[in-house]
Amino acid sequence: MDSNEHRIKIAVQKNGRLTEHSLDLLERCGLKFTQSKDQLFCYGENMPIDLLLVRDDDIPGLVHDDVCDLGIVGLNVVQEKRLALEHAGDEALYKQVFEVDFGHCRLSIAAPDGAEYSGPEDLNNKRIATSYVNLLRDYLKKNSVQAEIVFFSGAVEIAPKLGKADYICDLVSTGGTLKANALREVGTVLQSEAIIIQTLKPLAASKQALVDKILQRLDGVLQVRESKYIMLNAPRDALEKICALLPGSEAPTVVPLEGSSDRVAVHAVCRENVFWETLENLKSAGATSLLVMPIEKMLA
Ligand code: PRT
Ligand code: ZN
Repeated sequence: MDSNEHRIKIAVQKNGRLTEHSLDLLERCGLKFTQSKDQLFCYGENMPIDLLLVRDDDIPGLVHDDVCDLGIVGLNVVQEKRLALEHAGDEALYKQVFEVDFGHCRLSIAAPDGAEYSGPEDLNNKRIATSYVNLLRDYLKKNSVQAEIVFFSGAVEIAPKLGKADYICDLVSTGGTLKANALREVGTVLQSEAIIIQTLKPLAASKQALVDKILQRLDGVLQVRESKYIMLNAPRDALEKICALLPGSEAPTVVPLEGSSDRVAVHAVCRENVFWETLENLKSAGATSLLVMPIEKMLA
């Protein structure tokens, strides 16, 4: 059963912004790995799930070509590949299953400081440097703009200074790089974060069961990240008000308190962060002995 074709392969960025978060996420799902000498492969020790460590740009292609069953990669890379395949008359053979809440950034249009910009129409007949040719082409088309796309494989932000482009289209997170290059963000092409993609190819039943199991664990890990377990005591007649104040909780458990007919204990899973203001509001509504605890694991 443990031969190669029964093992799941997950494509993960080898060395970059997503690597540490991706490996951490998989470890939180209970997976343990041994890395190969060439560091391109991680063998799953406790489950038949292996990792392929590659450049992020290759991840959608590896899932599309069915070399890997799952991949963790930025939405920007996934959509760029999807549009490239469509442009070539092909169709992406993967689907997005989760957003994983790291790698947040946006693909933006930036203009040199001082250059006028009041909307996409100002891009008409201009040159725009980017590594994201397909996403930019799609954006220009949607905005009925005719512009020249100049491909840069890296260091896009220097294109205007080199006289190679009038504007750029690149990833931005803090905005520091744009600022350092006398550029300003003027429009957003795509909001992005890391996502999990899954092959569209039907899998053998044993493999599918394993993919379902790992996706369920991932879902659990992502859900508990913000979730808290909250315990408090409350007057029975303030229950409705108190339950309404609990952030993102469904059906709290209400337990009678020994020796008291008018007070109860309330236990609830809150799927959003619990801030001090929430606790103060609960206290004002009559809650006492408030306790907020992190949740380590959750299986729906
Ligand atoms: O070698 P490999 O091809 O795997 O790595 P890479 O160099 O292509 O990618 P990497 O590791 O830089 O980024 C991987 C993914 O992280 C991207 O595809 C995005 O989904 C996501 N991400 C999040 C970012 C950024 N934030 C980001 N700020 N990717 C790149 N940047 C770059 C951007 O290109 C620009 O040069 O950082 C600079 C801007 O950052 P700020 O903070 O100055 O705005
Ligand atoms: Zn890359």
